[in-house]
Amino acid sequence: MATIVLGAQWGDEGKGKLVDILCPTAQVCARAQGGHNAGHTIVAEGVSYDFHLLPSGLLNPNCINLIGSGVVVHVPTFFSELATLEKKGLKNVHDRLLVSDRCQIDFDLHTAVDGLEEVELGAKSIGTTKRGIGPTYATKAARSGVRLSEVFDAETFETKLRTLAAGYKKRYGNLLQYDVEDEIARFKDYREKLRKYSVDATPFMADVQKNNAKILIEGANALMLDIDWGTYPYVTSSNTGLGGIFTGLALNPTKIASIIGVVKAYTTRVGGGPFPTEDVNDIGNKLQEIGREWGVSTGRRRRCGWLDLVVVKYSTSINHYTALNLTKLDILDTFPEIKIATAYIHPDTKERIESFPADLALLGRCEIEYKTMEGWNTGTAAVKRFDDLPAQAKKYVEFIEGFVGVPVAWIGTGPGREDMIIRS
Ligand code: 2SA
Ligand code: GDP
Ligand code: MG
Repeated sequence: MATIVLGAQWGDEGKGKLVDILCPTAQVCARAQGGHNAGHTIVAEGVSYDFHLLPSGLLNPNCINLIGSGVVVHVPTFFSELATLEKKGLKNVHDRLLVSDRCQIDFDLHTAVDGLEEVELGAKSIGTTKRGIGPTYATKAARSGVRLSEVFDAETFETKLRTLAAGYKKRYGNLLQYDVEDEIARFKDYREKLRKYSVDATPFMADVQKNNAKILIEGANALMLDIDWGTYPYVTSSNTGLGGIFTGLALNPTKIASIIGVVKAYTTRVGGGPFPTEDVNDIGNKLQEIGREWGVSTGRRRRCGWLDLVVVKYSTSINHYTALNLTKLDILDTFPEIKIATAYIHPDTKERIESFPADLALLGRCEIEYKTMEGWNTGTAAVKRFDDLPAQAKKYVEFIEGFVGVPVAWIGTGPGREDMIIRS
């Protein structure tokens, strides 16, 4: 049976920590989409681990980790991240990690192009992580990308990469600072080193599901960054919602135990694009400082604002969460008053808009309706039971579950593994 963990907002909700908590009972931990643009920080037994491309299930010594077919793999990052985790003391990492041979390779070529595309967009830039994610999914869709299985056939590999590079050279000329022969040379070494991890993920997934293994699926990024459902074009280039889990892994839909939406108790966003509840003044700055809202992959300052339940409800209608994990409740401990966005009001008709609008121009003109709640002004960090939370904090949680219509089964009250209230 599979448990799926998905980001419900614009990312960095704290998915990694929940995955780490659920991992001890999982036999397989899998990623389905995205690449090394993802960033999770997990604090386990006082040690802080950063994950970007690799599944966080590597922290559990009994867990096999799969990078599924929908993930784009930057090979130098794959090896450097493994080496860093090993240095931090994780054991047998090389024997517990598999990569689907259908994964697309994210080349340094794609990274260079990502940077050029952002420059060309100027003031309208997406604010990507410049990890080559968009260009890799673009070449995948254009059917000119390179899959892991092709890396092992040196001749095909070299021809395809040279063709890809020549195409981009035509497009960008001397602006493209990239030497294809250098990258081909680097792959001579990677080719042999990669063999050990490469797997046909189809029989692998069939086997583990036949044996009813417990599978934990780690979503990367979040619904509002989904290429189809997010705030397009200010999105990443994969399906970060439930759909991407099925296209990225050969998952049996009848064997899903739960779909957990991870919701931060306020909202953050990295990069450009609309953010209706963003606060660029005192509230946003306070959330940013107390919440230590800096990007894990790029170190960028995250934009902050109040919780937006229009977003969480919209996200629920696409991902069909069976439970929510509300995270970082402790960050609100010192706010005398807390606001929650409950509706967007159409600027012309003054009516409430049914759902999250596709039209970004309209979105930008909407008024936001807020519910204001009293803060609790008490530390929640040491609280282990829901009943022991301050009354106003309980009300906050209960309002969220009532509004969204999904139970809040986990409540994060600190960064550590132990800082989680689990409701039965
Ligand atoms: P990309 O690089 O093409 O995927 O960027 C497109 C948009 O997606 C956003 N994006 C993210 N947003 C939040 N967190 C992400 N991961 C890192 C983290 C980000 C970091 O965990 O902190 O370190 O900066 C992530 N990855 C992609 C991105 O900001 C663009 O808006
Ligand atoms: P992810 O990308 O969704 O896994 O989230 P990130 O790891 O990028 O960002 C979440 C950050 O919040 C990390 O630094 C976590 O250690 C931290 N975190 C997670 N849950 C909590 C919580 O409940 N309280 C506090 N204070 N920090 C948390
Ligand atoms: Mg993150």
